[in-house]
Amino acid sequence: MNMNHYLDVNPEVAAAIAEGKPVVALESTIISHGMPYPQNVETALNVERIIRENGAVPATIAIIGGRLKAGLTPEEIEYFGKKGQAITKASRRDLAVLCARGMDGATTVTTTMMIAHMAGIRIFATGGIGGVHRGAETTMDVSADLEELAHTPVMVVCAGAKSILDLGLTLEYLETHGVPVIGYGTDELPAFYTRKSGFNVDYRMDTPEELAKAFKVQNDLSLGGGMLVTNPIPEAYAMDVEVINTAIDEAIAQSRTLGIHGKATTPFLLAKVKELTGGDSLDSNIQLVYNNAKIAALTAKAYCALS
Ligand code: PSU
Ligand code: MN
Repeated sequence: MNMNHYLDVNPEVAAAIAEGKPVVALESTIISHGMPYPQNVETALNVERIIRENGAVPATIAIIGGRLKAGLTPEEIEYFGKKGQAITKASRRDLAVLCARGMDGATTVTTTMMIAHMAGIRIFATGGIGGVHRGAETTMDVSADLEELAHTPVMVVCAGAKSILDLGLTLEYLETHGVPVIGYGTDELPAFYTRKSGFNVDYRMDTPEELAKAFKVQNDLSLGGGMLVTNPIPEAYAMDVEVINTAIDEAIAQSRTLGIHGKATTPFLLAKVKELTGGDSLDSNIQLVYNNAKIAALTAKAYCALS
């Protein structure tokens, strides 16, 4: 029995892959854990529409009843949005047990990359990735997302990482593991809600064609790992640095007081930051995901034109 025994690729996605047409993967943790209902469902459906408008087929990825799904129906997206936090956040270590037990799982960047790769999808759009947490020198809290980027050949288009993380250490980790960090139209690593972080990316690229070519060469060379494309939030939706950093510091202080750890840390910090910044951060979050979906679709198209 091989891994495909556990995988369901939706017919439209399967046809696109078979015909060498562009496909963009999307994660489901952002739906179940990243945003409140019903904005989460509305956003997920809009992201799929934006990908289609830019010439690619969307494949939202999740685990349903123990099946690895590449491509969800609107009804399945609604189900994930409505169930929200009640769906298990599924990272690499959760995959086998969830499948064995026939459970549902919301896929993180890690498991979305894994399932995309199994299905033959090369490009993935999301909001933010996990990374090295502040204080990791004692907690050892490093997201499995970084390890997956080190090994799985999927391009992840995101808006950088939130400064709930130690961005400097996150870049060090990616450098050690050979993951190229690209700035889309920028030399500076964006920090999700803000366009700047004070850290430089490895390379700046300005067109989807340039991104596609670099990733094609990386795959041709069989280097094995992923590529991280960081696309800054549109200027009009960028948040005030002071406001966001104050909220992040407060969220981290509260998580330490409450002894939050393990897989609960990231969802706790994200929820706290949202609570402290009100609706503004949700609106920014939605807009940056749309922006990433568009670049990912155009890059998937450019990638297919090369192959
Ligand atoms: N960071 C964000 N937004 C998110 C996540 C992280 O700014 O939605 C989610 C993603 O699904 C990511 C996961 O893959 O959290 C990382 O969790 P952890 O730090 O527990 O590995
Ligand atoms: Mn962690």
